[in-house]
Amino acid sequence: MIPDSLICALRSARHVVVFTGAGVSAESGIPTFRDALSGLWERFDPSELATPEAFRRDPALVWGWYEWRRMQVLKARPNPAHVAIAELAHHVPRLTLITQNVDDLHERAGSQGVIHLHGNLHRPRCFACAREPAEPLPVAEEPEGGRRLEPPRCSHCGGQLRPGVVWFGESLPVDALNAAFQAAGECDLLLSVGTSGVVYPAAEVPHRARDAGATVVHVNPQGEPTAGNREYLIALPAGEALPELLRAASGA
Ligand code: BJW
Ligand code: ZN
Repeated sequence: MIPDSLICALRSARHVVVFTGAGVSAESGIPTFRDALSGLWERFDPSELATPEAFRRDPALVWGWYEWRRMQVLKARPNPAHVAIAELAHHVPRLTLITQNVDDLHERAGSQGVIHLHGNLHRPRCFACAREPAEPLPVAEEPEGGRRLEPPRCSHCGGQLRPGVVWFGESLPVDALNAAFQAAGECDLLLSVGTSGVVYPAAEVPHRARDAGATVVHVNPQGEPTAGNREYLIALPAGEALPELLRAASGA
């Protein structure tokens, strides 16, 4: 299933970058960003909810959606793809993990130093003064499909709390983006796992690796066939492909 030339590239790589999107968490039961929504939110397009304008217009709608998603993540467990990525770090000289995901499933699988380009669902901050609450937020048990929820208030200024994620039109965290671009420019091999590659500037990460001469491997059951001689598509779910790649890297 994995071409010999790719096994060779993986075994000789000194620096591997793994770049993940929503597809890596799909087999943990977390819907991808571009899946149709269900319940109260089925009338909405996620790209219309993930904006500062949507939050200003209807904070309870947006906060309710994110709390529903936070609950899904809290109930979810890392899947074999997250576990294989964490394990892969022990079989290559250097591994940098960059994710667009706002869940913590990579960390819970054992990965360390994960670069989060689009923030973290579990770290809300004040929409007005940007301070984070001192105490973690309680988790409300929600009916299937979630509901509208008024955001809690900031204990410093009384402003509304917002999810600690990067919305459309907002800048990515500078340190995370710089670290991601640097790793992409330096690596020998990049695995791009479960992303549609349409959201910038994150989508530049695999392009930068390819332009710097690295081997690029896309893991996506719906991926486009690749043309370059150092570019591969593994058209399988991440939970099957990553354990297979780990076996190839470890020589098992
Ligand atoms: C499986 C699988 C399985 C299924 N195994 N695979 C340059 C060109 C054009 C536009 C822009 C540009 N630069 C900036 C922009 C604007 C905008 C943008 O990119 N728009 C495009 C959509 C056109 N970018 C921004 O606004 C960014 N900010 C910015 O550029 O700031 C500078 C600036 C400021 C002011 C003015 C102008 C510029 C910010 C982008 C922030 C994105 N945030 C989100 C939401 C985060 C919070 C949340 O989760 O709600 O991040 S959007 C959403 O998309 C989320 C994701 O991280 C991101 C990427 O999605 P991803 O992960 O690829 O998921 P999907 O669902 O798209 O794909 C899943 C894939 O998995 C599919 O392919 C499946 O086939 C596959 N799959 N099951 C493996 N089992
Ligand atoms: Zn505040």
